[in-house]
This record gives sequence, C-alpha cells and structure tokens, in this order.
Amino acid sequence: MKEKLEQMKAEVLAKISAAVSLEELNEVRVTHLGKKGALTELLKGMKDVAPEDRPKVGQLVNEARSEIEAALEKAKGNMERSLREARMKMEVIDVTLPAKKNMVGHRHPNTIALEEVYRIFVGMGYEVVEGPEVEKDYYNFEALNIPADHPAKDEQDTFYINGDILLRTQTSSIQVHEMEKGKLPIRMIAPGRVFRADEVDATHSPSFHQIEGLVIDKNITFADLKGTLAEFARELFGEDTKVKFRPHHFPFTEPSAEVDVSCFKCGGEGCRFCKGSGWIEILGCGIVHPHVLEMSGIDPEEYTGFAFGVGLERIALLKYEIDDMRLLYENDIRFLKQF
Ligand code: 2NM
Repeated sequence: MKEKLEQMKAEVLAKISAAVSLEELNEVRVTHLGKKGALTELLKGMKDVAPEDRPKVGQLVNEARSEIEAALEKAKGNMERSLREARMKMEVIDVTLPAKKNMVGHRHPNTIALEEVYRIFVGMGYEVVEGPEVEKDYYNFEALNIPADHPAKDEQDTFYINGDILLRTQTSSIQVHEMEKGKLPIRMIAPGRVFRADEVDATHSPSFHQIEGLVIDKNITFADLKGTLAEFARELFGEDTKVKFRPHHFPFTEPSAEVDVSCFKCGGEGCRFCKGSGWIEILGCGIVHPHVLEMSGIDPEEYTGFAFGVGLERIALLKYEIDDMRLLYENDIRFLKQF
C-alpha cells in the first residue's frame, strides 16, 4: 500500500509539473483528490491493511494529499503569474508613437459669410427672422407687388408644389409675414434658402441663400438706405470701399437701385477680378413700394421703409475669391478647410 501511495504521488506530481494550463491542473485535482479520485479509491483499500498499521497508513495518505494540494496551489500560482506577464507584454503602449489625428469639421464659407453679415446688422440693431421655405404664391409674389404675368412667376423659373403652393424664390416672404404682424417699427434681416429653376453653372444653382433686409419706420428715406449699405460694404470689404447706386427696377421697391462696391482687389483701378471696371455688383435695394406696405396693413402716409436683398453665395465667392459656386455645394473638406 505504501509503495502504491508513493508511486501514485510521484505520478501526480509529475503530471502537475507537466501541466501547461489551469484546465489541466484542475483536471489533475479532480481525478486524484476528488470524491471519485485516485486517493479516495486508495483509502478504500484500508480494509486490507492490518488494524495496527491503519493510523500510520492514514497519516501517510493525508501527508500525500497535503503535498499534492500544495504542489497544485504552487503550480496554479506560477501559471497565473506567467499568464499575467504574457498579457502585460502584449499590452505594451509605445508612448512615442504619433497620436491618431481626429477628423475635425470646418465652418462652411457660406456660414462664415452669414455670421459676418449677422455681426454687421445685429450691431446696427437689426433682428434676424426666419420663415418657411414652402410658401403661398401670395407671400412670395402677390404681396410683393409682383403681377400674375411677371416672368419670375413662370414655371420655368419657379418650383411649384401644387396650385398656389411653391418653394420661395426670395426671403422677402418672411418680411411680408413680419409686416402683417403690425408691430412697428421693423428693423430686420431675413436669411434663408431660396429656390429657382436654374441650370447649374459657375454662378447659378437651383437652391442658394439670400439675406434680405427691411427697415420700416417714420421718416425713413433713401439717405438712410445709402448710409446703411455704405456702412455694410465698408464692414464687409474694408473701410476704403466705396458704393455706387445704379437706378434699377424691382416691382416691390420704388425707386429701386443696384449697388456696386469698388473692387477690393484693385481699389477701383480695374483688374481681372472686377473685369476691368473697378466695380463689383453686390446687391439690389430700394424704397418699399407704398402698395406693398398697404397690402400688409401698413399706412404708407405714416410709414416708409427701405429694403435690400443680397445673395449669400455671391458674398462668399467674392470675399474668399472662389471662382465657381459649385465648390460651395460639394462639401469637400479639403476645400472648405481653407477659409
Ligand atoms: C431685393 C431688392 C430690393 C426687398 C423688398 C422687400 C419687402 F418685403 F420689403 F418688400 N424685401 N426685400 C428687396 C428690395 C429685395 O432683392 C434683390
């Protein structure tokens, strides 16, 4: 029995030192120390041992069990440590490696130009008002004194949704809503997306952005309009910028004008940028037509006003010297990042 025990112990210890995984160690524990394990089986052989030898044999079995348990614990500890070390080696962080660059977005040139326009007019006390892109014919055309047979109303130029519902072609519709509210005076800018059935090219798009301004108060004159737009041009293009008002026609203003600014590239000498003329057209404006005021419930005998409209893309193209409007819609971050 004693030899059997010694032999078994040697076998088990050999298995323990040969084990390469925690699973194998557990396997050894179960097959040798468990309820149905080899050691337990061996104890069953006690009945064949002479009674006087039983305490001695019992002690030997217990000693063997303790020895095996200690060997198992030690092997398990060693194994866990080397696993931990292996994992640590794999997780090494090389702090000298260059950091991964995060992709960062960039404000669109339209947005930068828009915020610049906001800054200028909010600084003069204007309110920013927005409105719906889908409008009734009345707010887009009729209330602005645009007659039913006006070419702008042609289906070739305007996107109709159905009947008298359309995509606004200008943001003056916002100003009609504002005038109808009857809260005077008004000093507002109306920014927003507008739609026109245009072919895409370097200067046209079926959807672009406008900023229209409107001031209505007692005693507003053309001089107020001139002073305001001259200040706008100076803030936008530099303090040496001059403005020139050329007579024009719009149905919603009378008198009406188009405004040119002196070329900020050549200072008015004439260059490629201003096509040799020294002037660059930037906006349309005028004194609000009395009929427009009347239709929105404002008494033209008591109040007068001026209005203007400017294309946001046009400002962005000029300010950032971009020669093709399509670049503003492609949203290529490599292009946008430059501004
Ligand atoms: C322009 C040119 C001239 C304009 C007129 C109005 C309103 F609603 F008051 F009648 N808003 N905007 C206006 C006037 C717009 O765009 C070139």
